[in-house]
Amino acid sequence: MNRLENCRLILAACNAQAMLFTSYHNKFYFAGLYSSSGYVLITMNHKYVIVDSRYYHEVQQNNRDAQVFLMDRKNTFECIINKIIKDDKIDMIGFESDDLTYDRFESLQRKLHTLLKPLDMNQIRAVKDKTEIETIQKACTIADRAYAYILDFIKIGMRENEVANELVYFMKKNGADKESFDTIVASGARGSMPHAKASGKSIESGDFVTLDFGAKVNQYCSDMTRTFAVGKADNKEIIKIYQVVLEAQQKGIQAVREGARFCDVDNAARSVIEKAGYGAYFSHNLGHSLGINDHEDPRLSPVETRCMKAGMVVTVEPGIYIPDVGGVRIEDDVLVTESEPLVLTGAPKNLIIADKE
Ligand SMILES: [Mn+2]
Repeated sequence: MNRLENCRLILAACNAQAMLFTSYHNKFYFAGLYSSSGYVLITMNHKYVIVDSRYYHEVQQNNRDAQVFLMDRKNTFECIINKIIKDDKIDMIGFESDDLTYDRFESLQRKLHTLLKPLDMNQIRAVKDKTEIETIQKACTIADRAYAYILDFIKIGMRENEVANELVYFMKKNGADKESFDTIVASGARGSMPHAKASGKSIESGDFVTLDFGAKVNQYCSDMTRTFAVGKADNKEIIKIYQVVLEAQQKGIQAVREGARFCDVDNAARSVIEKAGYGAYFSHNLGHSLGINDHEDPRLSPVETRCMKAGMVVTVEPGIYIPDVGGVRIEDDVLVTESEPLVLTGAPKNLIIADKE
C-alpha cells in the first residue's frame, strides 16, 4: 500500500477529509520537501503542495502527482486552503499537534473555514519500503567506515571535540549529507552521562570512550554507538560491564522480529543487565525506531506493548552508567524481518584498545 492510501485510511477512520502536514519529516515523506516553510495537504482525492517562490519549481518537478500552489503576500496560504476547503467540501482537517505551535494553531483555527483536529500520522513512517531501507543501509555503512577511521585517528591527549569534528568531516567526505545529530564523545568519567556532547576534555590513557553518532543520507539517519579504550584497558569494573552490555545487546538483537512486542525485546536485554546486578545503572529505553528522524516511535521501552512489523528499523542500545566511574553503551541499527533480524551496522564489537601504549 502506498503512502497516500495509508494516510487516507487514517483520515477515514477519524472522520477527517484532509491532513495538513507542517513538519519537516512528514513534508519530506509525502512531497520531498525538507523545509520549515510550505505545506502539504492530502485530501481523499488529491495531494496539494503549497510553497513560496523559493521552492515552487523544485516541488513541481518532484510532485507530478500533486497540484502545486504558489503562495505569496496576495495569495496567502489561508486563501488557497480555504478555496480547497470549499471546493472539496472539507469540514474537518487533521493537523500535526506535535509540530504546529499553539500560536499557529489558534491563528489557523480562526482563519480557516473548517475544524482542525489533532491527528498522529507519524505511525505511517514506521514500516520502511525498499528504497528507504537501502538509504538507511547506506547511512549505516558510512557510520561503520567512520568508526574504523576514528579508531586509527584517535590519539592519547586529543580533545573530545577534535574527535567529533574529524568523525563528522570523514562522514561528509564519504557520502553523508550531514550528521544525524550532535556527535556524542564521552571519555573517562564523562562516560557515565549517556548523552554527553563532545567537550574540550582531553582523552587520557586508560579512558574508555563512548562514541554515539550517525550519518544522514537523503534525510535518512543511521545511529550507532561503540565504547572502546584508549592507550590501555585496565579499569576492571568497566571491562566487566562491557561484557554485560555486549551480552545484553546480543540478546536484544536476537529478540527483534516480526510479531515481537517492543517491551519484550527491551526485557530480553534489560534482564541480562538486571541479573548482573546493574539494573539501576541502565536508566533509559533499550532503543527507538529510526528513519527520517533519529528518534521515531515506537520505542523499545518496558511499557510499549505494540508489536514489531517487518520493515521497521530500530536501534538496540543497552548501556550501563556508573557515576564518577564511567559507562559503556553499544548500539546497532536493526531491520525487523519475518525471521532473523538483519543488523545494518557492522562495526566490530569486541573490546578494542585504540592508540595502544
Ligand atoms: Mn540511538
